[in-house]
Amino acid sequence: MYRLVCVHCGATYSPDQIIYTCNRCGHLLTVEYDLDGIDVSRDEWNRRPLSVWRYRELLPVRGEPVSLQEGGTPLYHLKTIGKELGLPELYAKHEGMNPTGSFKDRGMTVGVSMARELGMKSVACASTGNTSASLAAYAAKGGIPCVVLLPAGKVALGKVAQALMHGARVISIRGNFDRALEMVHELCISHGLYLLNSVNPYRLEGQKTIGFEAIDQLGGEVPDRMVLPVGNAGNISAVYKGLRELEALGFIDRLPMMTGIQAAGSAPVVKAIEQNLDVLVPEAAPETIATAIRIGAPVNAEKALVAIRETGGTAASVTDEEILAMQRDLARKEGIGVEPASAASVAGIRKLAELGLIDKDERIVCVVTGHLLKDPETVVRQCEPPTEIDADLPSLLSALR
Ligand code: AN7
Repeated sequence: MYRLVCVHCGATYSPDQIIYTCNRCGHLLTVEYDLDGIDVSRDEWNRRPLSVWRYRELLPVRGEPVSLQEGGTPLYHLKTIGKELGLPELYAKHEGMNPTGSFKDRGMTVGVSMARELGMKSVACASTGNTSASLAAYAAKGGIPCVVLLPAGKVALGKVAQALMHGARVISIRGNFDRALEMVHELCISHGLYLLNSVNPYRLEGQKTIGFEAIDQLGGEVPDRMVLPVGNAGNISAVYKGLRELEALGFIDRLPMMTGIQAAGSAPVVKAIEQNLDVLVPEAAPETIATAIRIGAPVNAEKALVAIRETGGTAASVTDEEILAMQRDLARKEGIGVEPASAASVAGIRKLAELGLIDKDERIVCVVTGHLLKDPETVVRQCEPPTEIDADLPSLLSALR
């Protein structure tokens, strides 16, 4: 049993209403469960495979989900980078290992399943790339037509390739993500498509399972800190919400310090935390090489500020150079291939550690959100090209010398 509740004024709505913002005050909605009615134990969960669907009692889907086997991603101990930073308990949860290569799949399995349960005939989103790739795949699996709006020229190649190949109707707008989101929202309201951006309360339910899995992978221990790259701020809000539910169920007794990392050219949440603002000032012209988080007006900011403040967490920004340096370090020192936005979380920890703001005993889980192959163009621009030689052994030996 659950209902939709406004995060701002508390107005409630029926779960089968197609609604994304509160009719009374215009703020976002969230899914509120009747937790007393939830009958499951951690032992029962632990008997199931590690996956989004291990936690189905805390998800809104009732029937058979539209699934591509999402979740169950690896949690890596960052031994080398952790040693360099003096942080022996530093971990990365590699969400790039999901079916379409990003954490969005956790949201889309739930969101597209709900689209079907609600009887919706088509789905849509705006995207900096990963959301579109994921929605395109899940819409294909669910047999529902899909429209995606992208900011022209600002989406990494692998993500566009996925959206196209999975058969979405792909539209590039001459404008940024924030404008694309406004447009698709209007389209969905006026033409009855189901909106699957992070304003959709059901989609975020799937994403909260990142936190559940991280705890299960640490043997039931709550990490001291969870670090996420922040764009629209949906993911950090979702993880926080889920952990609050575990706490209310008595499964955990404390929360990690929720820590959000943004790119320096696109950091309105960081500014709001630093300046102690209640209402965020949008960044009119966001810019960063981490195009996934090139977002100036994060729609979930209100929720994210609560998540950070209520847990004693923090927010920090990292430059494009710091992001790319960490992308290389993860790849070369840990064997973990991520796209630039994903490296932001670990780059943020490096920065905070160097500023002396992290206790060295902390157990820290950084969420790395998308796979290296999402953005081959940024890789090629950073790395030396392959050495081309004649096809004989002397040439090979001289090239290797
Ligand atoms: C790799 O795909 O917004 O703070 O449209 O792709 O929940 O927005 C992507 C976001 C972090 C930020 N890392 O998450 C989109 C989109 C990666 C991402 C984020 C995104 P939110």
